[in-house]
Amino acid sequence: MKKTAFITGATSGIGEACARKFAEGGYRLVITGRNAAKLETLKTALEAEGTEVRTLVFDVRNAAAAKAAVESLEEAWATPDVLINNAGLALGLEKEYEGDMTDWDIMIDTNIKGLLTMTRLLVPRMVARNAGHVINIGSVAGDAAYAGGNVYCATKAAVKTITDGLRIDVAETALRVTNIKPGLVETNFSRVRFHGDCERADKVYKGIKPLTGTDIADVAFYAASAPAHVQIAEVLVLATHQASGSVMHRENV
Ligand code: NDP
Ligand code: 8X3
Repeated sequence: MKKTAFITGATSGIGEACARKFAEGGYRLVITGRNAAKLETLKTALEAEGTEVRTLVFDVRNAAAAKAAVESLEEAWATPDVLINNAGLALGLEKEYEGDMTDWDIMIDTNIKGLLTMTRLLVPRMVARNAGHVINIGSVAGDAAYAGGNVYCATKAAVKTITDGLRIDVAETALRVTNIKPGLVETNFSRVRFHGDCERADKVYKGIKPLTGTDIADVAFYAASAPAHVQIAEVLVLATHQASGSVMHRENV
């Protein structure tokens, strides 16, 4: 039987690229997100290339909906070989003392609590089978705060700690746990961060060649494909002209 990859936030960017990469690599997929139409379009495209796909439409902030969605899967699909906790976002780039408290709630509920919910729902099944790989999408933003990053950076620092904690808690099993920490990746991320202001979003990638979702999917696939005794614990992936969350070289800007 084919291996199953379960990917949250597969409607866009890194999650969608992971879906394509793992499909190409011979996995069957459970793809999840909030946008049913986008999930259906991706499913149709992947199925046309011979990949079996299940879609689950839910918001990772809604634990009851997440639980019902996981429970709706046929038994053969409910224990992933690879769980990619990718759904997440940044909102705003204001100073901490001027930030929007609703944006803070959304980031914390999605990036931290949503990831924990999916882990809590799916990892017990992986532990019972004594097989599986959890890949969390953290960020360079979790390594150190940058100007205006405050709460978003804190959520990604939490992803690092939560990932490390899980790795400790499954150390006696065959499970592997990976934190991938991308730098600048050109996706919908900045458009979402700036509440749809595309001009401001485009400036984030001006004068620097950013990473693509595919670059990150390649790293995830590499980690998942390593021999069973090799655990890629953490990977920081930066664009060549990016040195840290706040240091980058831009041409002609
Ligand atoms: P995108 O905005 O392109 O994709 C984000 C995905 O997450 C979308 O599928 C989105 O779905 C989904 N999502 C957001 N909120 C929820 C929610 N509440 N419930 C379910 N799905 C949700 O951004 P990226 O691909 O760049 O982001 C993916 C991950 O990578 C995030 O965790 C982000 O923090 C992280 N990351 C991104 C970097 C970058 O520079 N782009 C760098 C480092 C890390 P919907 O369409 O429904 O909103
Ligand atoms: C996304 C990368 O540097 O914009 O996590 O925060 S950054």
